[in-house]
Amino acid sequence: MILLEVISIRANTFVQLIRTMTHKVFVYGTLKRNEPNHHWLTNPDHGSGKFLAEGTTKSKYPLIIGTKYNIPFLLHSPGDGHHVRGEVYEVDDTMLSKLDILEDHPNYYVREIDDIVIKLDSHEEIVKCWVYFLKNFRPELLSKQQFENYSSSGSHGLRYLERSKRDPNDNYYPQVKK
Ligand code: PCA
Repeated sequence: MILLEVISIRANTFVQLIRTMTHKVFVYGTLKRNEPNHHWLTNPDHGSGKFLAEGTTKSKYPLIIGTKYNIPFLLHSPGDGHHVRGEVYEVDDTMLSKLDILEDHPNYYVREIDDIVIKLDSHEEIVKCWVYFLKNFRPELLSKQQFENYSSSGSHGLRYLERSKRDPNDNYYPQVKK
C-alpha cells in the first residue's frame, strides 16, 4: 500500500515536471523586442515568455526579407550569410505551441534546435535553442540582401505587413517555398 502511494506521488511529480517544462527559443525576426510580433511573446494568454539574453547563431545563415509582405526568414543554408543576431527567451509549453501557430510550423517555418552564442560578462556560452528556419526555400532567395540584424523599420525600407492586414485568401507560401 505504502509502495503504491510512493509510486503515485512520484508519477504526479513527474507529470507536474513535464507540464512546467520550459524551452529556449532564439528569435531573429518580428518576435524581437520593438518588432511587430513581439506582443505574441508577452501576451499572458499565450503562457509565459521570459527574456534571457541577446545571442548570435554559432553558424552563419542567410537572413533575408521575402514575399510581398516583407517577412523575415532564416534560410536553412548553414555557412552562407552572417552570424545572425537575435534574442533568447525561455518559454513554457503553451507559449511554444502559440509560436508554432504564428510560424505555421512545420508547414511553413520549421522549428529546429541550433547552437546560439551568448556573451556573458567574462566569457561566451553556447546554448541549444529552438529556431524557426525556412527549409525547402526557393534558391533565388539566396541572391537577396542578407542581413545580420533584422529590423522591420530598417533602412532597407521593407516594412513588415502584419497578418491581420493581408488578404486571408492569398497563398503567398509559394513565393518562398518550393
Ligand atoms: N518570427 C520568428 C521567425 C521569423 C519571424 O518573423 C522570429 O522572430 O524568430
